[in-house]
Amino acid sequence: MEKTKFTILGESLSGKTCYLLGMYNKMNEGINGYTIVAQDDDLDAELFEKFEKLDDESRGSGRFPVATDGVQKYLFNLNYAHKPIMPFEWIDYPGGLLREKNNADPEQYKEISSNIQDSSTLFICVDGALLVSDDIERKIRNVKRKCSMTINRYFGKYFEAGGKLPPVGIIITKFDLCVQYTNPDEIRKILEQAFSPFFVTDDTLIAVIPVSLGTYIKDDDYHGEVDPLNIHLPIFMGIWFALLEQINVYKYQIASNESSINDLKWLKDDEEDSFFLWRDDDKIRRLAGQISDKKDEIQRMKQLIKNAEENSEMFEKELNSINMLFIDGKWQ
Ligand SMILES: Nc1nc2c(ncn2[C@@H]2O[C@H](COP(=O)(O)OP(=O)(O)O)[C@@H](O)[C@H]2O)c(=O)[nH]1
Ligand SMILES: [Mg+2]
Repeated sequence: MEKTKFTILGESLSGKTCYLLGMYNKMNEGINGYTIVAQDDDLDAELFEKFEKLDDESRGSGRFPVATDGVQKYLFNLNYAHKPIMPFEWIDYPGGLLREKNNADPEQYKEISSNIQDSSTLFICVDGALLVSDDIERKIRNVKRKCSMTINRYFGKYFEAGGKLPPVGIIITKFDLCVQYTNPDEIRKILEQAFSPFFVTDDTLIAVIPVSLGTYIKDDDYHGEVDPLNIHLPIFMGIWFALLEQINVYKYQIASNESSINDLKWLKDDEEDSFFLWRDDDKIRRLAGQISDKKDEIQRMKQLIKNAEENSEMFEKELNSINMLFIDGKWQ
């Protein structure tokens, strides 16, 4: 099966790494028995250490991770009751990579598109600092100039080349900065204007999720405490869609096993009906064995579907708190 992937796009300094650190810390502790664990111990140690630094109020603005350019990939496992239920890859592309098409390596550019296409959810970070103003036109301009212009240009080409959009999570990062300057109605208007190519196609799903590391984190020159808002929701959304995809893959595999069973049965019946002198009993036994293996495989898939459905219920319940959802051409 294809590995589950999530792609996150956003300008440098828009809060992608901080989101990941906050998310990892929260999900590493776990919610309702679900935990996220780095596949590699070194990565686990690195993320943990960076989060501890972030959580250290005494460092002030020195608490934040050092900015990095270039693509970053992280491998995680989603566990339930400490058992892996879904390995996944988190791919972080800074805005610059989308912009550098002409001078960048064409292979890498192609890889971005194929990763987006294969992602169970595409996340786009919009820096909440761009919404700090009393003037909606100004906020739209900010988001266009400092965020969506590059992304829209990239996706113009992506759509032209036949690329399909996975479900999209627009993460408004640093929501603590802009919470008193905006509201859900206004955010809907701003995003529709700034990301218009995403809002014109019919079969899109866009969830808008404001997140923050803490309401007061910025106070006293970034000496405020870490108290994350909604930090689990984007990853829950991603996992929920990945589980739905898994269920579909299993259903497809069941159907294909059922059709092979029919073919095998037909061959077996045919052999059984043949005149006894020519009948090949070994072949009949072999076919019976193959049929029984396929039936076992179907049972196994049915159990996996049941597990995935049970898991997806918990995620779906949590996702009910997302109140900015755009599905099939309209806000819900
Ligand atoms: N007020 C506030 N600032 C944040 C928050 N998250 C990140 N920042 C600030 O944004 C900067 C860039 O974040 P980072 O995650 O490194 O951005 P990246 O380049 O997209 O990975 C940090 O150094 C912090 O100063 C947040 O939740 N609230
Ligand atoms: Mg970063």
